[in-house]
Amino acid sequence: MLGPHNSAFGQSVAIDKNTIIVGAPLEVDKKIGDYPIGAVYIFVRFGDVLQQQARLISPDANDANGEELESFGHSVSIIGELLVVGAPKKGFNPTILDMEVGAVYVFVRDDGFWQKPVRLNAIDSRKGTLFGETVAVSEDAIVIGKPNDSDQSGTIEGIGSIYIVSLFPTPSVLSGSYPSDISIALTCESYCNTIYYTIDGSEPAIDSDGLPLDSTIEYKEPILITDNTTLKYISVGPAGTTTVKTANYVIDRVNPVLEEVTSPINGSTLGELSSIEGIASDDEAGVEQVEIIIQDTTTQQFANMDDEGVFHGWTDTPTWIKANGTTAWQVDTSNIAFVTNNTYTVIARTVDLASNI
Ligand SMILES: [Ca+2]
Repeated sequence: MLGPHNSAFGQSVAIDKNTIIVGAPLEVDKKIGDYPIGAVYIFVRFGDVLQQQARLISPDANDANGEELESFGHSVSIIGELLVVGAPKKGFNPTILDMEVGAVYVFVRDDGFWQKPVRLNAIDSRKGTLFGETVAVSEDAIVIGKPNDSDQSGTIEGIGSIYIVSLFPTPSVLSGSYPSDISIALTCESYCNTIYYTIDGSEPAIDSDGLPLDSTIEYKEPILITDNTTLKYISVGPAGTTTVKTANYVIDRVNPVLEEVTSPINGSTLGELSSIEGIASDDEAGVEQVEIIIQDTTTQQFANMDDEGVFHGWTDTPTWIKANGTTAWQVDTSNIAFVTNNTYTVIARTVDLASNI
């Protein structure tokens, strides 16, 4: 199979199932002008025969500035009904004279017809950075290479970068522990038609007609989570079905328990006090932090200690001192200036991972 004269037909190729993509980035289109704008050819195999399904060009190839070399089709990648085409020498837009920043076009095939593409730009691009020099696509993401990119200040050139467009859905609430019911919205930004999920721990699955199987549910409205739940979710779009992602939610309505201060024992008379120790427990989420206040009951003042364990004297305002450990906790008090014959009171509290106190 041969391409048009001087078109660089075959500069890039890609295949998925019966569809073959060929880039011809130097092709001249006489209808638009005398300069190379590039083209992409799509062939579909029927039995042993390859038939041309479409010839695609950049929808903004006739920019007012007459960009002479766009290299549309320099890179191509296809999966399912989603085609990504790089044009690494494309100008930013007709009104900004910063040429050769590169652009990427995403085409979706609907019922055999290729729709008008969406153009992706690297908004921080500078001339000659070659956004779209390379492209790759899977069910999960579009990846775009910009091999001549410089660092953010623009002083170190040619370090390169990549851009990733995720095709995954995103839950509105992150995995974690929460003290009450939560409502989770699932959204996806681009190239996703339908989201499916399960809340029983099984893998979401759909049949060949896109109908949910077994305990799989088509997402239509936010999901109310009232108990510990494993949420698994996928999205389906022109690229196919994404890999299953999982989020875990713990609903913890139970306050943590500060079992006791184990050392020193309440009422002790001590020669020195180098540490205060105790135990705590929590249902569901688990203990996150134990804190104590140490009060001198003789002077009514409070020990002031920072998170690094440095003692800053006695003050009139209580300071919560963070303990080390969780279910078995300990505060190093060897730096605190206790006064002989004074008495001291310890107040302790604990918070769990769902923020219950
Ligand atoms: Ca709890």
